[in-house]
Amino acid sequence: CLRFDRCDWKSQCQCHAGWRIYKNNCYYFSTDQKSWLDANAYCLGQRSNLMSIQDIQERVRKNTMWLRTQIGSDIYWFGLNDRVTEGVYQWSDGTQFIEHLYWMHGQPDNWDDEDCGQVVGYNYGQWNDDKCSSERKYICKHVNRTLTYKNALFNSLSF
Ligand SMILES: [Ca+2]
Ligand SMILES: [Ca+2]
Repeated sequence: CLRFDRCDWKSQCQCHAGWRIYKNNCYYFSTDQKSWLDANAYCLGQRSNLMSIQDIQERVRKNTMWLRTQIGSDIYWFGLNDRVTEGVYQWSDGTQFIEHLYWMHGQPDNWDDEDCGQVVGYNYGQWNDDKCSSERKYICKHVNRTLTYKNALFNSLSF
């Protein structure tokens, strides 16, 4: 039985079947397509959130970066959105959004009121804003906070 909570700092964190492990996190790359809100609800139901990008390997511009190697040429919803205030982007998991230059050229353009973010595999994994009702594949990310904390503690004690 692979469970999110069977993690400790000695062993690699394990993820549910069908989820991909990377560092302290478990990622689900859907094969089905949902609207952004339905995808968000699905991720929440799996003790996760639509993926936020916090780590250099989650950035997708270079083809050697981890996420880039996972998404192929497909489009996936991730957690970035400006649903609350037009033009003010937030991550759905509540982590801080620091503006990065990973938008596709000319994006975000809010064309016909686009408030939900996606990574575009065929365009170097760069970001676009799209209509939230569009049905897309999606990426959920489960962060193992216990493991992250223990690693931080372990690192602080070993010098
Ligand atoms: Ca918008
Ligand atoms: Ca757009």
